[in-house]
Amino acid sequence: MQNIADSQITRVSGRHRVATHCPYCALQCGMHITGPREQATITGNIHFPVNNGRMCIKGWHAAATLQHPERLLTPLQRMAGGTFEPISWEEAIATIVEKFQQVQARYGKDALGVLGGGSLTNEKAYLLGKFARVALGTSQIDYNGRFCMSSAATAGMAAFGLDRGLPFPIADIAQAEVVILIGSNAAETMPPLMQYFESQRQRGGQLIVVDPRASITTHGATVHLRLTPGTDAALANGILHILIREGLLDYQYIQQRTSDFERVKANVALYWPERVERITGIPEAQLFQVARMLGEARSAIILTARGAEQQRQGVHNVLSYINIALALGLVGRPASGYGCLTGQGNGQGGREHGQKADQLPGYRRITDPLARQHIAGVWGIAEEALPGPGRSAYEMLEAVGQPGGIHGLMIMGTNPVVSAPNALHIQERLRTVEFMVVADFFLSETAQLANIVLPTTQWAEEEGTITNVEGRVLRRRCAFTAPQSIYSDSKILCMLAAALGKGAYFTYAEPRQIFEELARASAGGLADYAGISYEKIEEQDGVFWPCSSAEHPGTPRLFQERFPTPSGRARFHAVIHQAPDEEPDASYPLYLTTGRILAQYQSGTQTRRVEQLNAVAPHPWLEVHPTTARTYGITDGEQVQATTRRGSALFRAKLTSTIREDTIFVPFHWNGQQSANRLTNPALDPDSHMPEFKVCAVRIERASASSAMEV
Ligand SMILES: Nc1nc2c(c(=O)[nH]1)N[C@H]1C(S)=C(S)[C@@H](COP(=O)(O)OP(=O)(O)OC[C@H]3O[C@@H](n4cnc5c(=O)[nH]c(N)nc54)[C@H](O)[C@@H]3O)O[C@H]1N2
Ligand SMILES: Nc1nc2c(c(=O)[nH]1)N[C@H]1C(S)=C(S)[C@@H](COP(=O)(O)OP(=O)(O)OC[C@H]3O[C@@H](n4cnc5c(=O)[nH]c(N)nc54)[C@H](O)[C@@H]3O)O[C@H]1N2
Ligand code: SF4
Ligand SMILES: [Mo]
Repeated sequence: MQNIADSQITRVSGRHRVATHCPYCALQCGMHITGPREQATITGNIHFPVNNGRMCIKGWHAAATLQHPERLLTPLQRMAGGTFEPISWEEAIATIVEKFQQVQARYGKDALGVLGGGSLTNEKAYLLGKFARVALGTSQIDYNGRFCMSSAATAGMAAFGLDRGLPFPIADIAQAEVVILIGSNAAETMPPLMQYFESQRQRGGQLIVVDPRASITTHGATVHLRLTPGTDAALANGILHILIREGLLDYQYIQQRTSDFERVKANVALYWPERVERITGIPEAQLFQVARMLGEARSAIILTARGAEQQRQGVHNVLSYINIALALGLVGRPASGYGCLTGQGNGQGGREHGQKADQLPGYRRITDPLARQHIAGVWGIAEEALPGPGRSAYEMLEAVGQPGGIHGLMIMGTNPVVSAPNALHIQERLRTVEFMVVADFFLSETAQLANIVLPTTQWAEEEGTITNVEGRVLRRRCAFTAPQSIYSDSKILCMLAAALGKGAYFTYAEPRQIFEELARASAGGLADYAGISYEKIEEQDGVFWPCSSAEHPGTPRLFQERFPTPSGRARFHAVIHQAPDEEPDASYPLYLTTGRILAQYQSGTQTRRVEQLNAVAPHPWLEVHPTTARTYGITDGEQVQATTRRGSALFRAKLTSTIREDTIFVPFHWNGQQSANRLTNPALDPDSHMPEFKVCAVRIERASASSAMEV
């Protein structure tokens, strides 16, 4: 009989077929990859209950990166002239260890920084956190989730005592009478998710979308609230104001399951409809319409994504929407609740197992003495040896080359030269670092600044687990052996640890052993994986955490009876709307907002290398309203220069009445002169440390002939 763990590896028409998951977004569509690797083909897995066989264009072409000619196959060293020369693994490891030790001897342990990412498997994210703290002894580790869903995570923790993006299975969306989708362009960022909105509509459900732009997501909406960028907290407060006025709240739920409502009630009294219309640009009548739709529904789901979260007041925005969910008694009820649509493949798991500056595995706080003792015990070190909290991602990048800052850097799974806000400044900082190592499978823009680049295996060449948008832990399977000359991230970390004299703490023969240790480390934590095993994931189509023992079935739905707060109640938070850090003025008269398009992924390292995706989206478009374009004499398709207080970039204009007249939009997947992040504002949310990617002030003009030619 076939081993359970291998039941998903079959032969079809003589070809080797492996069930696995997409390397890109948090939906983690189930797919089959059929070999041999030179002719790998991908098909949707119709049996996987999240995507039910559907995928998007990125998933269909995900095999292209495995065979790509630009793939890194040997460690590289940057030479004095800026060129890269291949070196052996022995040389690479020895150089890294020597330089790391030099940096720490000269500037102290915390002069070494580590940056991880939400595309790393749980095993790798866990190991990276342990590597930073045990092998390097630095407190300075953070990851790109800071730029992603950290505002929603902070808000979820504050309100519910726990942060799991969706506290219910995704299929619940189809059952809800009303869904409100806030700052999400799901039809481009998670296309197969739309099947749940489609069936929700077929059942007579209604969809409200809150976005300054009309997108393909808003096409199917019953109501589209085209708000002024950066005004979500005012909008949410205004909706709650009307719900109170119209007596549409669930007072029994408020009384039995929540605390601090009275303060919120007093606060939203100040957000009367006329005032909210002035701030948000949403007509009063629409505010009433939406409040009634939500308040009168028997079931409703409130979902936020990056539009509302990537702001200086991102945490407050989310809290103000959560207030509505609590006031209507939605959280923990059937086909109802609040959720955050997490973005990256392992954006959920990546935020649970210790690659975050203030966190230990199992979603434990690094400042909690009991958590420290537990983790030190699992790792076999003294609690005093465990560093404390470090800087958040943007703050770490800012501190590079500064006195008392970061002088050595190791990057695994992020490309901040493209994805960090105020990118020109970050690039400048990275040029001053004494020594930088980047592990990647391509020479990303960040890798191009590294002293040593380490080639690593890709998604289909290694085993591991990921935790999807629903908090469901899944298995990525190894479909092909990796090129012989490269190693996995985990193996690289173990080799480095050994060379640093810490090999005894890193003795794993395979990822499964790392997972078993992670499960033990997470035991008793909020994100408890103790009862999850590779076999159980196999048997149950994934396991929802928390899952505390082998007998525990996992927890698809959270908060049904109580909240994991000391009182067992969820907490309301009074939120005062604040203007964005930068508002349009005479010099920079428009709002700039940034985001994504269907055919490119993130910093583009992977998808800009896929021919079929580049054919669809070869360069960024700057979306501008025709009336606004006319004011500046800009015609469709011509080069436009966009300038903010941080820098300029060049884009082709796309005239479209889907956007507000006072706002322009550009996607951030490109680099150089097409980099949206040369423009963005790094103002940080004080609680989540999330940058304000979604709002800043910008000026546009027709590009001069000379600057246009440089594109
Ligand atoms: N194709 C593709 N899919 C992806 C990704 C990708 O790079 N490409 N990345 C993945 C990742 S990591 C993430 S985080 C998700 C992100 O997924 P989404 O959050 O859906 O994507 P974004 O395009 O960043 O932003 C969503 C919307 O927010 C709107 N918005 C801008 N300003 C505001 C505002 O002030 N308020 C409100 N309410 N809305 C506003 C924008 O107009 C945009 O349509 O996508 C995932 N999926
Ligand atoms: N203006 C603007 N900027 C944004 C955003 C926005 O909406 N607007 N969104 C932000 C958000 S939500 C996010 S999530 C970030 C994402 O931005 P990044 O963190 O830069 O995202 P990726 O392009 O996924 O970068 C991952 C890098 O690691 C490599 N990689 C992928 N998987 C692995 C792996 O398993 N191991 C190793 N070693 N390397 C790997 C890839 O090749 C790539 O070079 O961008 C943020 N930046
Ligand atoms: S929706 Fe996300 S997980 Fe599914 S195929 Fe597209 S990128 Fe991959
Ligand atoms: Mo993200």
